[in-house]
Amino acid sequence: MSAPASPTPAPAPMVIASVTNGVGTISLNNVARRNALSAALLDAFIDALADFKAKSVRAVILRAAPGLKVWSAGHDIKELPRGHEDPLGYGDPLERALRAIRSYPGPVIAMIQGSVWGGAFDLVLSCDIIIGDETSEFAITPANLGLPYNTTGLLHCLNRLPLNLIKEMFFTATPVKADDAARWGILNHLVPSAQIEAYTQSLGEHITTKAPLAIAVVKEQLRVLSDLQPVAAQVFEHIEDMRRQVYESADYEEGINAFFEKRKPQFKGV
Ligand code: LCV
Repeated sequence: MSAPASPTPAPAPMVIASVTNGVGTISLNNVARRNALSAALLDAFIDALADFKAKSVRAVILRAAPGLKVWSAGHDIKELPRGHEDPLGYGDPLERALRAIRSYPGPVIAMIQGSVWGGAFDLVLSCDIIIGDETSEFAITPANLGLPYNTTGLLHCLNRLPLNLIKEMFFTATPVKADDAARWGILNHLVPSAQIEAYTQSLGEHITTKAPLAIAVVKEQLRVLSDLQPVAAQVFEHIEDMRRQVYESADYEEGINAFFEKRKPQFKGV
């Protein structure tokens, strides 16, 4: 009689959540896919954040496993619509994750080691405090894919960075290295990799000793005030019409296909 087949191992969790001394930590855990922000990973992240909220965890650290070259490769390109649909609509899992961070009633501290790409840059900018080590770097990449970034994402950048630096990041899609990220104000603190874990945990623990209601309300006031950029309906419709022309373009299809075919895209401006 043949030995019973060994049970197939349960898939590794997309995120690993833990609490130490009152500080929650959520670690992205899909290394094989460079922590690409798939719906499955983002739903697990949103659930972990909701669980921390239910437990009144006063400060949260968002990180990836130590020593990775890539913190997150950004939106899962395999899940981007292939044209004729807004690739970053309100209901997109990435947009839901951004809103979950921005509405969490306590600081979400991004601890960055390795490179951050595309929508993961928006995720990091939506965090309240950003700590990076010397390996941290940040790129926003719609120009690599021919994709029209969305208005809320641009407002997130406008609320944090000078216009000329935002334009350089969007027009070049070149990663901003740690030193420049610190000088530009993307990073609150640039900390050597040997110290970044202890530094970030200590910052979180310090915050948990402060008045949580006062902190939660200041965070929400700042969110409401920074999001308060009224846009006239006609302006919004004009923006959406421009974006539609981009995500319905042949260039957008070429950008996505080139990624799958592991080749450089040939953009024609149509
Ligand atoms: C799906 C992936 C990804 C990925 N999706 O490893 O900002 S916007 O508007 O562009 C927004 C829409 C957005 O965020 O789009 C995504 C932007 N991200 C990128 O452009 C980064 C794409 N990835 C890369 O350039 C490389 O993967 C990096 C440099 C991050 C890591 O390179 P490395 O050589 O270490 P691989 O490229 O070999 O990737 C390992 C596996 O992860 C998949 C990739 O397809 C490969 O899968 P296979 O082994 O099946 O080939 N992967 C990487 N990034 N964003 N899947």
